[in-house]
Amino acid sequence: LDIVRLKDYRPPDWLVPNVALDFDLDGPVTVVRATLSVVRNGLHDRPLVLDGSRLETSWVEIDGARVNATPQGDTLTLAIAGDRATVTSEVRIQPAANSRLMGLYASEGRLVTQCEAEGFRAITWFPDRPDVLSSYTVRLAADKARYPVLLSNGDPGVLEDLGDGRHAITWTDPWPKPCYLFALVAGDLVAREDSFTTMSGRKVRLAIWTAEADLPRSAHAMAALKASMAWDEQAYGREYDLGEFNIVAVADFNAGAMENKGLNIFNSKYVLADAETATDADFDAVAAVVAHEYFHNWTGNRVTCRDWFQLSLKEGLTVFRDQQFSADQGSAAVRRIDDVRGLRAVQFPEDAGPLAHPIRPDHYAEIANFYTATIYNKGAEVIRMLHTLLGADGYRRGADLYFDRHDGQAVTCEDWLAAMESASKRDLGQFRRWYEQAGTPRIEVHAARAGRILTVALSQRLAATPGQSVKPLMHIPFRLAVIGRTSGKRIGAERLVELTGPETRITFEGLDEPVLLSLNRGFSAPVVVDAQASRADLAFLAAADDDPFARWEAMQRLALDVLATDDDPAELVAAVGATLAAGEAGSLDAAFVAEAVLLPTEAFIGDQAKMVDVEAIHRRREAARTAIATVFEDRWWAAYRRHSGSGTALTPEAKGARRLANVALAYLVTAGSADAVAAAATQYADAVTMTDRLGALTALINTSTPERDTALADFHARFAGNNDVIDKWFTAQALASRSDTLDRVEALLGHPDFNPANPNRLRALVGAFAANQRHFHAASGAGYRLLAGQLLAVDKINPQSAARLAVPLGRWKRFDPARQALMRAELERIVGTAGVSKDVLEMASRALA
Ligand code: DPP
Ligand code: ZN
Repeated sequence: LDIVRLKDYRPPDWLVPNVALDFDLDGPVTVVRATLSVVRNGLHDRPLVLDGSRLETSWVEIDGARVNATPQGDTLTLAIAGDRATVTSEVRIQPAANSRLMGLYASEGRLVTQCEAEGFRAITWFPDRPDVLSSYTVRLAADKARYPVLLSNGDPGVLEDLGDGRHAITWTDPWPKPCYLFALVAGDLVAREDSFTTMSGRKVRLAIWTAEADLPRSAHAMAALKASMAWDEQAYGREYDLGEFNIVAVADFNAGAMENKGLNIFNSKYVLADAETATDADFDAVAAVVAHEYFHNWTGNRVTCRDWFQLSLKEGLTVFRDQQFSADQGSAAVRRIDDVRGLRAVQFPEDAGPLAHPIRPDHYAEIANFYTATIYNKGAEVIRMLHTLLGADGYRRGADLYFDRHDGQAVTCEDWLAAMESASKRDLGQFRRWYEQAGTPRIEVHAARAGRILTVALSQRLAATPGQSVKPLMHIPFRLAVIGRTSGKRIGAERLVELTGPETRITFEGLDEPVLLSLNRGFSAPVVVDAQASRADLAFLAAADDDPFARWEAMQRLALDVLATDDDPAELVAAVGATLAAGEAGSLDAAFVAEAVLLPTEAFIGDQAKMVDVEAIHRRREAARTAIATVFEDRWWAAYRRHSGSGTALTPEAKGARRLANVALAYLVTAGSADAVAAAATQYADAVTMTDRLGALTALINTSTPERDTALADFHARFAGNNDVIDKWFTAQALASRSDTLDRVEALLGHPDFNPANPNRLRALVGAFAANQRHFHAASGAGYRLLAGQLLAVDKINPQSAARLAVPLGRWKRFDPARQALMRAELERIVGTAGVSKDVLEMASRALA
């Protein structure tokens, strides 16, 4: 494997201020003609080196003269005499045969592009690196009937009729951009159109392009786009900068979406939503991804990355921005709990295993492998900590300065931090270690009471991660407070402590009653907290803490404590009862109650132990679930009756009601009465939302009832042809805890609707199955074999998609010796397979280390 290293970064030898691209899109072969104006960058005599991947080169000219240029592997080296030249080339590519979904490819007969990170080189010869910024002029010519809509970045010219049943259009993008932001779309699409008037009074034409049948399902995305545009003006002072903004939904897409300048291309899953086909979580995800991609227009596009080691500069920051936006749309507390749940489910395990890397990595073989939860979600937590340390005003001044200084540039994480420092006058020297060091810090908390004073000692520890054995201390903002053990009220103000040394002591004074600590409030830092607390104290905090995150966390800690043992879960059951009572009394809202009464996942319970005991965790969790279900059966019925039937509204109240009703229904079915199964079947049949229909199906999926089989068959028939919904059908079965799940998943791999070339479908079945701890980690190793077999098969089609499937096997160190051996054997089989892609080889060999 060739390794790219941050320390080897050198500015580009040649710049490309202007590019003209000419696409002839008909036929199985697309002809691409590129004209690059190139300018020598600095005093040197090095040649121009261009990147290209799988290009069939027809000819190359320098200043109009043919040159005898022979590509060497993936590069083309051109000697240029002067300091500037015009380089023209013609290549042929085959989008219909491109199953990697990078570069130009076909999806349902339409032509689309994906260029981040290194897909542009599969379209034409070019210095494919983000620090080469160019102005683009793009001419698209195609058959009118097959490709009635022709889109690219920037502003369109007039549509020319070429006479022979073909047409052409030229798009001009006035904003210089790196080639990873180039996009084109050609095909049969219709638009939902709208407009937005910016803060300086410019009217922007908005369009969301979909297949005709999907058009009604794009309304929510359009509303989210307009809300995002308004929010970025108000929260960051950032205005949109082109005459139009286009979003296109496509069915085959490696990632969630792509922020190409003025032409965002989306995985259809994050555009299309209506009550019939999308859950409340899907609606929220659509809004968050639309916002995310829109916000990239400033954080990523106007100010871009110097090199791919800086990926978190745009991704961590943009995730933080979309999280701020979502919180402002309502239910901030539940959003925060959801963010933390996601971070702990994916990023914490990544940071604790062989795939750990800092948010700014210093080497890679294949950059596509670094679009990770660490870069995105831990990256967002790091930006959030800056926001906490600098305060909202200091942070905003820093962001303003960053945009002032760097608009139009390709910059580094260091440039971002320097702007934050200048604007706030704060020293972020130690804080920079968050960019350099992998691993989740642990904060150990000890408290000692003397009279009316409580002294709290907080110490930090950071375990070794691959390649980093010595870890200097971090700068960690940590919010805490004390809660009266008698009054149940917070005493005094919340404190923000900056942990910078090995141990920090603070005192709470004037205390008249026993107190409990409320720690890492709002999840102020992405750390693990080690603090002693009795189950009784955790139950008390789960009822009394005034910080919603900390209150939810107290219940999680109580559950983890109980589920780590074979103890009677009575204390946990009682705490759930108290939360239900608070909901009934109206002192907690339904959305929060629904989050708080859910037990941690089997995977998260396993993450707490030195060694994951797959069977014991499943047995204990099921026992606790059954106890919670049966002890409160009447109250679950009451909650169900009170909250079900809340229609299709998307208000926080209606969403919270649907969530709690479905949590209650799942507990009722777990309790096992025939009435509950009947209620689930009725809810399934009468549902007016996908939230309720899928909630009923999920409640039934682990039962052995005719109602389950009927619902499952109906779901498939009812939504035949709707990819996003059929994905849910696969996922529901892959996540089931029923003992036949492994066989069922094997069978589904042969289902006519299973298509491993579609990344969503692959994730929906195989990716979801790997998250099913009990069955993926079957003692026989059959789950591991299934995953590795799919990975190797998909690698021949789409290496990026395949490489992601290696991640679950990278958790091997956490399991018993027998499972370790089975998991390693699959990783070794992968590494030893002739011809595996660079993507897969890097992931599997890192996972083995
Ligand atoms: N840059 C994209 C995003 O995160 C991923 N390809 O929005
Ligand atoms: Zn992004």
